[in-house]
Amino acid sequence: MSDLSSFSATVSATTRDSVLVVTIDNAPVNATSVDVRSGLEKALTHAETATDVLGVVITGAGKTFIGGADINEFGKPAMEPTLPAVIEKIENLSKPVVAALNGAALGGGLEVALACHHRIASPSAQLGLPEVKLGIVPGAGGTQRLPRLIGIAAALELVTSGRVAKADEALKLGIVDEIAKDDLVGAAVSAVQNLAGTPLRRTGALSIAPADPAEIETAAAKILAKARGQKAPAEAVRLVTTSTRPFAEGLADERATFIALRDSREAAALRHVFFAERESSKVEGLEGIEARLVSTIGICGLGLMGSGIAVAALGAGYSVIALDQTPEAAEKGRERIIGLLERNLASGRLDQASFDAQKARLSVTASDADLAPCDLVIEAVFDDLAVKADLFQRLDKVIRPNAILATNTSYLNPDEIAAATAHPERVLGLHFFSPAHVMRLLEVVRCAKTAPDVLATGLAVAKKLRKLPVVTGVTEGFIGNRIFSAYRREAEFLLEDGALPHEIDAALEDYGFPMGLFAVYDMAGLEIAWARRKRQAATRDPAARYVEIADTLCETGRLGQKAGRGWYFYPEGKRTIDPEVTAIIEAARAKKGIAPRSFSKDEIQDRMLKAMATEGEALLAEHVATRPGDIDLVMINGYGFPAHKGGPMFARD
Ligand code: T1G
Repeated sequence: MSDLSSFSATVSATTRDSVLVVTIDNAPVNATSVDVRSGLEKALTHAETATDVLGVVITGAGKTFIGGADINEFGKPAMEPTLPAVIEKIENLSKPVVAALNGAALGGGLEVALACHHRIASPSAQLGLPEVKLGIVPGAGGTQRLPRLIGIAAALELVTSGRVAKADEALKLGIVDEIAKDDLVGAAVSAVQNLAGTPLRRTGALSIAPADPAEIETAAAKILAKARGQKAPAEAVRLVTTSTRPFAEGLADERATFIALRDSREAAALRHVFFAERESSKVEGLEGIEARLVSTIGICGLGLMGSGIAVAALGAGYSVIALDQTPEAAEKGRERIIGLLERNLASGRLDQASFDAQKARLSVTASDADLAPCDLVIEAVFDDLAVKADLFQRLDKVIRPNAILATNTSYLNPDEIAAATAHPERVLGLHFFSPAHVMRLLEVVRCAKTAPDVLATGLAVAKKLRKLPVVTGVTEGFIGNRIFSAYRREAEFLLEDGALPHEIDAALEDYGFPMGLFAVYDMAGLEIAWARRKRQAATRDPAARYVEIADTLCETGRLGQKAGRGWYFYPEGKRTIDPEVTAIIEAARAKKGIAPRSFSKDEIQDRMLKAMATEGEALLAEHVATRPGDIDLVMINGYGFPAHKGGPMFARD
């Protein structure tokens, strides 16, 4: 091995058996920043002319090959050399260039690899073109080279889903040529030596295997339907399905499309979400605070939430001791948990070995004493203060002094629950969203007395559960339900002012919500909100506007879809506008002397967004929410706010 030569701050090379081994080292993910691009260009130029170099290996330092173009550079003037220029140089080099995929090769990273003449992956490598998740399309040849390697149908699915393919799937598809279990670079060096002097397979010059037009048509239609109006997937479909045209023409169209989308509001929104997701677990004052070790989690209350949390914990590798009030209830809880695991097994999400291992890590009991070994206990019992306080007082006597107690309450005050225990500093909230084993969002509630390392532990457990943690302070409904209540109130004001449920729902669906508010309300059932309104009636501000329509619906038995009628009625289960509800709404307007007027979709959307943003501002002012991006993440991941609109706070700006 000759000594190291560096072509830029982030690109260096050694020569190994006359092969130039180029390593990209640009923490944290080897993104193709301008320094990486210029380093690569210099290395390739050197290799082209150096008589003692047979060819080039490109690999990454650390656990990532190349994590993509540098998203931080978006929105700034493009700096030479552009990624497509470097990629073209790779493909057209007179000597072989082999990609040694040591880890994630994503976006521009995979596009670099696709232009190489041969690709070898480590078993842990992950390959993908996730650009559509950022509201853009691959901008450096992905939509044109991938079909040339794996055909249009397979390329269409990968480019428009943005998903990751593991190494073995990539081998099967033909994206990589080999998998090297050890000495990846050594295998790549040998590949260069074997290719030296032979005609090189230049991806851009490959012809595309003919595709079945009907199959492509059907796939494209499904993708467009799922895109719900987003531009990027539609453009990705267009670019991949037209990749049979001359290569240079396709590249030019792809680049122009990428640039137009990159500068769009939709892409800015998705970039905001991308960075917000990485920001949300960073809490001021926790730097350097060690999380406590958690390996056994206790779960109290094995209903829908408790069993979902148990499945999430088992899936993350924790041992679970699940408690319910009686042996029969505990046994029913076990059946519910095992049933969910069996569903995961049947769907292929779990293999048999994982299923058996998870099942073996579950024990159920009706005796508090059995929770003694737990490092963390999460309660998901009936949402009543006395019940929760009593449970925590009992657990105080059972679990170790440094074990943590977490409440999953949605609406109670966790400070009051903590106050019932001897050690409130070890109490926090972990507010899961149902179904808890599916929904990524987890509101981590920082109670008044929560110790910093307890909060750090909550965040560490959230990460291990593969949840998206958002820290919230204590307030009724925390971030999500407080904003949900605000925009539900605004929607009911709109009803009084002249709009109808289906018009409001249509406006929200048009904006990008998968389902309108009143349809969701009917699905969840109206009685929980009704009970809360009755509980609050005594302390409600008499001067504040109060809409009685929902109460009237409940009083007349319209409790939602399960009752066959709520805001809509459901003949044969089909959601239908209910003229009787319209009459109830009209009577409510008349009772307040409101002269109704019609509202456009835009007006409805503006009022609903404003209500969300105003409540978000209040949450920031009260320091319940730390940053606007956190609020956006909660509404996107817990309440169906369309990610390509960025969330209520981003949309407000
Ligand atoms: N650009 C800039 N910063 C990035 C980045 C990127 N592409 N990817 C990650 N980071 C930062 C991230 O913000 C965080 O910063 C740190 O790296 C660790 O990230 C031309 C135009 C690679 C699988 O969409 O999927 O290529 O918080 O916590 O869990 O066609 O990062 O530490 O300050 O996620 O180990 C396409 C995005 C770009 C992949 C690693 N590529 N990244 O996961 O770390 S567009 C992507 C990821 C493109 C071309 C187009 C993941 C990862 P901080 P992390 P991780």
